Amino acid sequence: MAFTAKSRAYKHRVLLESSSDDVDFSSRNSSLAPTEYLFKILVIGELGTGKTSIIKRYVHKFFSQHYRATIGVDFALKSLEWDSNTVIRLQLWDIAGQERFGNMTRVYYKDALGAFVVFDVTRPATFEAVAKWKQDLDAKVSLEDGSPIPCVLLANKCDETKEGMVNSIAKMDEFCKENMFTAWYETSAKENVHIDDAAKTLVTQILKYTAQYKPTYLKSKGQIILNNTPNETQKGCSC
Ligand SMILES: Nc1nc2c(ncn2[C@@H]2O[C@H](COP(=O)(O)OP(=O)(O)OP(=O)(O)O)[C@@H](O)[C@H]2O)c(=O)[nH]1
Ligand SMILES: [Mg+2]
Repeated sequence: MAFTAKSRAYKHRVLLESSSDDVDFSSRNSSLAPTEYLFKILVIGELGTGKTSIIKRYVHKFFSQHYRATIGVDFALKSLEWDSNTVIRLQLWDIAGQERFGNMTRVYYKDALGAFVVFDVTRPATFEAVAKWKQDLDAKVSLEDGSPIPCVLLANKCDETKEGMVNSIAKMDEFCKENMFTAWYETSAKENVHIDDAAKTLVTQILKYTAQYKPTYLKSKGQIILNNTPNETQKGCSC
């Protein structure tokens, strides 16, 4: 069946099976206060691809046409009530596109557990730079076992006319496999398309990895807050 222009414009692909059913966090400490996780997430990609706009849409539910280039790095915090026993705080590192040529990325990438690489579907040159961003990322940060941190590719500005390889799902899938992306999504910060979905996929993938690691590893990286003390109401006897 042929895609309609609209459904094709807003398609998305998830490469790895990443259902949250795979990891049951709800049983971890059911009688205790929620476990809180703090995950450092990088948002990288060429200048003007929409990194800041995606974060603003995701965190502040806001979009502006106005372009003001990020200098160095900006931060935002997003809290997610993942389930009744799990709160996840995402510390989003909005890294300026011009940093690809800077030497601060090693410092910015340190201890990240996940990343988004963003390109602009209207400018194929920004897609051509994606592999370089990803290779730079993988060279500078990895998980305990040496594997790449979970990373989702965002084909942003899908509300506009797309140019180049992003028009071929098969080629994009192949590109993502070759470059070890967890998934790719067409997104629009302007029209709020697939940003929540992409974040859910990334967090699910990170949770799968964190479930494998000893809490000491994560604690040493400042990535996890184990909030295992009972609630006030659960402490002691009220009689
Ligand atoms: N049509 C459309 N425009 C967008 C979208 N996302 C961002 N823009 C516009 O693209 C321009 C650049 O967006 P930014 O979010 O500042 O880009 P950036 O990647 O943070 O840029 P640097 O900070 O320089 O690296 C702005 O004018 C935005 O309004 C989108 O989804 N659709
Ligand atoms: Mg920016």
